[in-house]
Formats: sequence, C-alpha cells, structure tokens
Amino acid sequence: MDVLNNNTKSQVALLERTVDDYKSDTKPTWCPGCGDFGVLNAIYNALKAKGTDPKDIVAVSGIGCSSRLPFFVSSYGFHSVHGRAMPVSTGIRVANPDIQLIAFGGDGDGFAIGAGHFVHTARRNLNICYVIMDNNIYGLTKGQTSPTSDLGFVTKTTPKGSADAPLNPLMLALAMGATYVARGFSGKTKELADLILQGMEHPGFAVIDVFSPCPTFNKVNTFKYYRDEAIDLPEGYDKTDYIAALAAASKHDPYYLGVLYENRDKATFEDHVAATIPAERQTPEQVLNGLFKKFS
Ligand SMILES: Cc1ncc(C[n+]2csc(CCOP(=O)(O)OP(=O)(O)O)c2C)c(N)n1
Ligand code: SF4
Ligand SMILES: [Mg+2]
Repeated sequence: MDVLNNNTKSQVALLERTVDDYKSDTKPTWCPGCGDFGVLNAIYNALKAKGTDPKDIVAVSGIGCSSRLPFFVSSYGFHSVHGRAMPVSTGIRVANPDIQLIAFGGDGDGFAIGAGHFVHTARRNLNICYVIMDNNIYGLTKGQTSPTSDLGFVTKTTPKGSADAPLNPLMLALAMGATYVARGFSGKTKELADLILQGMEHPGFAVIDVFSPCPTFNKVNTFKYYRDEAIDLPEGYDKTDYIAALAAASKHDPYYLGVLYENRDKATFEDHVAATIPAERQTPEQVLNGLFKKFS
C-alpha cells in the first residue's frame, strides 16, 4: 500500500541528496588518467548513498596529489601537513564525536612519514574512515619510491632498482588493531563506493587501501596491471575471521579486493575517553552509549 501522499512524496524527493550535492566548485588538477579520479567518483557516490548533510562532513588529508581530494568535496575540509592526516583527524574526532569524518592521503603520506601516526590510530581504534590512494610511488614530488613500491622498482632516485621490500598496508592495519580493513581498486568505482560506504558506517578505525594508478610516474602498477592482478575475495569468505584476514592480506599474485576484516564489537578510543569523563559532564549521548556498552 502506498502510504505517502503526493505532498509527502515531493518533500522526500526534495530531501534526497544527489551526487552533485557533494561536488565542490573546484575541479581536480590531476593528470589525465590518474586513478584518483575514480576514487573521487566513488567518494561522491558513497556520500550520496549515506545521505549525510554536507555541513556534517569533514574531509581531512595530508600532502600529495591524492591529498588534494578534500578540495573537490563540498564539506568542511582540512588539507594539513605531509603525514599528519591522522593526528589532525584524531583532534577533530575527539572534539566532534558525531560528525562524518573521512581522511584521505597517499601511500607516502600514510606509510612513510605518517607511519607512526597510522600505527597509533589503529591501536586506538579511533572512529575514522581512512582512504589511502596507493599508487606505489610519490606522485606530487615527481616519482620517487614509496613504502609500497616493489623491491627492484626503478625510479629516478633508485636507477638500479629499490633495495627496500614493500610494506603491506593491510597486514599493518590488521596487526595494529584496525577494525575494518578493505582493499579497493579505482578501476572498479561501484565496488569501491560500497567499500567506502561500509567504512563510513563502521564504528571504529576503517582502513581502505585503494590501488589507484599514477600513469605519469609509475609505468608498472597500471590499470591493466591491477585488472590482471587483483580479484574479488572468494564466495563464502568470512570477514569476521581474523586469521583468514591475515592470510588474505598477505596474498599477492593475485591480490584480493573487498572487505578482508570487520569487527564491530571493539570499543573505540572515543568510548574510552568518554568513560574517563565524570557522569555529570557527559553529553546525553555519551551517557546512553556508556549504558548501552555496560549492559550489552
Ligand atoms: C614534511 C614534508 N616532507 C616532505 C614533503 C615533500 N612531499 C610532498 S608530497 C610527498 C610524497 C607524496 O606521495 P604520496 O603521499 O604517496 O602521494 P601522491 O602524490 O602519490 O598521491 C612528499 C615527500 C613535504 N611536503 N613535507
Ligand atoms: S603525478 Fe600521478 S598521482 Fe599525481 S596527479 Fe599525476 S597521475 Fe595522479
Ligand atoms: Mg603515492
């Protein structure tokens, strides 16, 4: 039975947000063919699906080509300092428990200069959705190796090939206590939007490492490379199984795409902080959350 009258239906239609509601007036300056366009597209669609009012969203980033992303989203934003997306996000989150906080950055930003911050954000299980545009290189500074570059990767600064073994972002996230760990590909934007939506809805630290090729400086890890080398998780995969997640994260040749791990039961940093606030100074929501946790 249709319970909405025409007047109510038009009010619902007015409230329904579109992708354009999340686009800012600033157009991306990325190189043609950059994987980050696919990530941006996925973000718009994930935000539309969630329907959050743009005034309740904060997009935070470090420095790099990928870290320019907050400019292109119609929301509050903080384009911070190289490697510092996590500490800035931590402050914003603790002061604003209810906003939708999404952090963005590159593999250099998150896993080289920002590696220490990543580790501590994961172990605290802060309620942050962190999308890493992993192109296995420093794009903005014109093509040096990053922590996710392959052993033997040739760049202008490693003409004989990199002597460093690559860091595995998903293994690191799992080992350090992140409670939502996923991998996406900017060539599969529909699936990526879904991973990001789930990450935004997850209560805790959500890490989404995205294969996002840099066609200008990385001629190895291209769209074709990831189309050939990355497959979906097998049917029946259990994302609540931590040991299975470690095995899936360590797999390459091919790599797995999808939600490798999710644990919704672990308390967040904000829960622990709220527990230290005397009852008379807690917000009604903190009191309710505390009671819920105590009796569930
Ligand atoms: C403190 C500091 N150190 C170094 C730099 C130079 N720098 C800017 S971006 C960047 C690396 C960018 O690589 P990544 O984070 O992977 O982003 P991408 O450009 O590849 O998206 C570096 C080393 C800086 N801006 N600030
Ligand atoms: S240098 Fe690479 S990462 Fe940066 S905008 Fe160009 S293609 Fe994208
Ligand atoms: Mg990079």
